[in-house]
Amino acid sequence: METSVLNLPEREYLLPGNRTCAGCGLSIAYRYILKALEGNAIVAVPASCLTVLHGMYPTTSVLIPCVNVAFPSTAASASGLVAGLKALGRTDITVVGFAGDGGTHDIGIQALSGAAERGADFIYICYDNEAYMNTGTQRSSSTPLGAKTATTPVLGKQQHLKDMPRIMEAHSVSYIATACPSYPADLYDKMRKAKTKKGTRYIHISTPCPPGWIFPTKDTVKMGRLAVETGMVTLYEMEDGVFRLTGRSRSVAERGKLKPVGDYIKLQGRFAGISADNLKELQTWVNSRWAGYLKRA
Ligand SMILES: Cc1ncc(C[n+]2csc(CCOP(=O)(O)OP(=O)(O)O)c2C)c(N)n1
Ligand code: SF4
Ligand SMILES: [Mg+2]
Repeated sequence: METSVLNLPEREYLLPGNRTCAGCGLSIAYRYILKALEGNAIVAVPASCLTVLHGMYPTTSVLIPCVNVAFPSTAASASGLVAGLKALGRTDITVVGFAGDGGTHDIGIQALSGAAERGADFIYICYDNEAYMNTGTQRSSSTPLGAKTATTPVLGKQQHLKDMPRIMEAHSVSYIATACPSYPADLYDKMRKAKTKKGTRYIHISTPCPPGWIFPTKDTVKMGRLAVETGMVTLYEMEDGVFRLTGRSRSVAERGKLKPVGDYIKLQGRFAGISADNLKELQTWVNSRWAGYLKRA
C-alpha cells in the first residue's frame, strides 16, 4: 500500500539546527529519506550542500554516521564501506552514497558507473539542485537550458540537461526512481523499496534551491510541484527493468495534461530574460520527453 502524509513515521533523524538555507529542498528531502532508512545507515557524502547540512565535526543535527569523501569518489567510497561492513559481518546496515548533481553528473560519474557495473550493493542518491550551489551557483551538466548561473550569466545555459537516470538505466541496475520532496510520501515509498533491493540502486531527487534558482523561500514546495506538473521533472520508478509513472506524474498522465513550462520558469529569477527561442526549445524538449514516458508507461 502506498504511504500517505498521514501515516509517515513521526520519528525524526534530522533535528532542527542544520546549516542549510531557509527553504532548502534538500533538507526537506533528507528528512524523509532518513525516516525511510530508520537511522540504520551510513552515508558517504562528497563536498556539497549536504556536507554543509551535516555541519562541522563534532557538532551535527543528523542522527546517522556520515563519511565525508573526496568530490569524485562517492560511489568508490560507498563500495569500500560495503566491503568493510561485510568483512565485519554487518550486512544489516544500508550504505548510501549521496551526492549533488555536480558530484554525480560531472565529477563522480566515473566512480558511479564503475560501481553500478560491478553491482556494488548500495543506494546511490543524487539530489539535483541543477548547479554547483555550494560554491556559488556554477552551471553543471544538470542545469536546464536557459538558466542563468555564475558561469552562464548572460544568455543562460545553452545546452539541455544530462538525463542521469537514463544513463543509470543503461547499467541495468535493480532499481531506479525519480522523486521530489514536494511529494514526500512518494519519496518515502521509493526509499523503502530501494532498501529491500540488492545491488546498486539509483534515486534521483529534484531539490528546489531558493538562492540558486532565485525564488522566495516560502515557495519551495510549490516550485517542486510545478516542476512535476509542467513535466520539467517526471516521477517514475523502474523496478527490475519495468517502467512505471508514479504519484502526481501518474495522475497527470491518467487524468490531465501538463501545464506550460512558462508557468514554472516565470517564478524563478534564474530564467529571467530567457530568449523566446530557448523557451520554445525547452517546451519542445519537455513535450518530447513526456511523450516518451507516456509511451513507456
Ligand atoms: C576535486 C574538487 N573540485 C572542486 C571542489 C570544490 N567544490 C566543492 S563543492 C562543489 C560544488 C558541488 O556541487 P554539487 O555536487 O551540485 O552539490 P551542491 O553544492 O549543489 O549541493 C565544488 C565545485 C572540491 N571540493 N573538490
Ligand atoms: S544553496 Fe540551495 S541546496 Fe544549498 S543549502 Fe542553500 S537552498 Fe539548499
Ligand atoms: Mg548541485
